[in-house]
Amino acid sequence: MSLLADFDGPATFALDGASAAAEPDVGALRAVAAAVADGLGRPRKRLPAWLLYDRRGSDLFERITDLPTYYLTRTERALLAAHAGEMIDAAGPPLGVVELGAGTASKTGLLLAALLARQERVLYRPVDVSPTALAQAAADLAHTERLTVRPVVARYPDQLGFLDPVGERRLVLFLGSNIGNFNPLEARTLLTALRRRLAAGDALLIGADRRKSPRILLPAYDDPEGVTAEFSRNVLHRLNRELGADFDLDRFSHLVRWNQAASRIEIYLQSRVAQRISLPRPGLQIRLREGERIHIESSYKLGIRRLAALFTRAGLRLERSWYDQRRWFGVHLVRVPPPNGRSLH
Ligand code: AVI
Repeated sequence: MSLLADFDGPATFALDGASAAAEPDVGALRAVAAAVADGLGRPRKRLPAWLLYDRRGSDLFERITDLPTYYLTRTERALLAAHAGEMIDAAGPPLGVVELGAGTASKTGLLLAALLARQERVLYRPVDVSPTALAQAAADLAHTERLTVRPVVARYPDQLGFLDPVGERRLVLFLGSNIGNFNPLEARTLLTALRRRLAAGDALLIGADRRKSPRILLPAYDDPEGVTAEFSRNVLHRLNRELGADFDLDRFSHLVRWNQAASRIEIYLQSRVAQRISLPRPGLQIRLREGERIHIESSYKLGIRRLAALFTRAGLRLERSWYDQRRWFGVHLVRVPPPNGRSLH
């Protein structure tokens, strides 16, 4: 049966991989326990950023995107609103759309509307670690005529099966500067894995925040309202709930640093006191010194030179970039070239 079979009428919604409202299954809990045992067992403690996005974490992230100091989402949305048609034309319809780290897909409607103006039917696959965010995305798009929404709960690059061919050119969206949450090696590994799964002529639209003054960057990640601090500390709440850990959230501060040499924002949870934590599920006891940090996220700020080098190393061809007037944020169209540099046409 073709995936296009159910294209008539308003958007359809099928959640592959997990149910929208379900509690984490055994496999998911095992992945959390393994990641925590690995990260907190190291001399320089760390937790992977994907742990931040449980149901409450996803809600808090949505609140972050509305904060006056968090300019990223607003700037990218304005860019998409101004240039969605050009971006779609440059990608080259007809297109099937996959979105990595879609979250609630609040900006994607702008691109989908531009595509639906150029093509009869559209299949859209939002991919995210958060089933609740995906359920919201699907609900918001449910009344869009001629659109089929097939959300996928997956963590990439480990799980890329959702990129299987759909019978038309694929456009992979990687918006919101999600690429900035991967270190350069991880970003290259991910883009290379995507390129290998895609076909010559398929395209990616990548949104990336640019390097700028720490006077602007730091408040974006340490807002006066304290929402980002709550978002950070929520990861400990998740570990208490899912792994039976005994973190006292009041004993941790949200700490944000600008690392100039690495061109990244670094986010830590810093222990306010010397303390011991027990995590029964992976069977771990940890000690934290007063002032000791747990790294929970980095957000790289990439200029076009570093980005272009990243794309080249991943075997992708940068075709076009769009920037806002302040040049704070860029959206880049890159394409999978034909093998051996042959022409696409
Ligand atoms: C999802 N990602 C692009 C956000 C960022 O800006 O790096 C995550 C975030 N963490 C704290 N605030 C926003």
